[in-house]
Amino acid sequence: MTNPFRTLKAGNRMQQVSEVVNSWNEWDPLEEIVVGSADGANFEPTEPGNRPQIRNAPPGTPFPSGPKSAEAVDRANEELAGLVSLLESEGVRVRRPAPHDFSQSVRTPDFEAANQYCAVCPRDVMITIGNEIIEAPMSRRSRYFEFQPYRELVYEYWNADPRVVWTTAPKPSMADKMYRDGFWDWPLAERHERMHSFEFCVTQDEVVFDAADMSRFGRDIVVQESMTTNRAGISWLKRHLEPKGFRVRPVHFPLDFFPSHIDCTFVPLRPGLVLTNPDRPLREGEEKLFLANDWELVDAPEPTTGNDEMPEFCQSSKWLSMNVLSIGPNKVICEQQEKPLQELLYKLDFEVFPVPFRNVFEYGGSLHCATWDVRRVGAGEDYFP
Ligand code: ABU
Repeated sequence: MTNPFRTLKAGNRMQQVSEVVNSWNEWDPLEEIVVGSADGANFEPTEPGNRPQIRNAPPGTPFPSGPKSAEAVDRANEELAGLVSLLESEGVRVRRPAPHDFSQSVRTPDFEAANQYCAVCPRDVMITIGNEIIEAPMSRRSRYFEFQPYRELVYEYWNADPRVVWTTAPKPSMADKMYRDGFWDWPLAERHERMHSFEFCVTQDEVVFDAADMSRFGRDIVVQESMTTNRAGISWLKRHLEPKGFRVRPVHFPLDFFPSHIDCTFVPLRPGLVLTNPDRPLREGEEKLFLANDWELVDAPEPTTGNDEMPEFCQSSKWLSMNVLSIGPNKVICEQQEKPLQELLYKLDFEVFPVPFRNVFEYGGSLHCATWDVRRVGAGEDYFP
């Protein structure tokens, strides 16, 4: 097996090998990106990997099922279109997912799901690592086929340049035995106890990860162990990426009881600077790698919306506030109402682009979640030599 880092590296840098697919971190100048779409979105079904709840509703209130209303879809699409316009005005090429019928049920030999979800959050399923596109296996049944709206694009990139590598991670069975019975009903004391061994709704028997549990720092891929990424998933990433010269660094946030996706918790903004979540500190000791390499960990300010005021169907936390999208090492797109975060970013010498995005929240994400960057200018650097 060839090691591209051995053959390509110049000093500590992994060189760009494709002009079509090239993205090594979260902050290099952005050239091409996929922005999600709310077309055809459905409510997320209750399943072993997810128990959606209406915010502030009495216990037992059923969560809606089937397609989202036309109004909810239009409101989200309007804000997604605003993001598209902003990105295009900054010279970024924007691509969109193909239409997909999310109301279709899913049936495999191992499970059935009443419907699928949506294509609002490409970040959850797709990731670019250098010249490679990886489709994540995913952790929920209703998201099993969520790679499909991106397949035409992947084929286009793959056909355009033989140096583009395309990998689909092994699909887990998502059979009942893959999930931990009772997880959603654990009493608080048990949840505390299990949190410290990082046992969530998925077991450790099969490879499970969502792409959004990873954050790219050049040669280092930081990945959180969560409800949507298990240790087998992290092992698969290590065995897949480390022979190519990457280092996969597992991280943990023990105060997050329902961790899923790292981009509301630990958000690198430029070399040497990570926006951190004050409610979710790193497990003791895991900060050393960053501090020893002169990275600054800066806490995000309190979000402007409390957890209780988030949209009623939104399953994410108030920390969607810090789910920003970097379009360059000094340019950040931030949700319009998050003025305290914008002030912090100005103080840190960023150019800030505020956009309204609240109507996208009920689909589980904000600006980072709703995008998948395909190409940024730059090569893979070693930030932790
Ligand atoms: N999909 C990102 C949600 C993460 C959070 O609620 O904190």
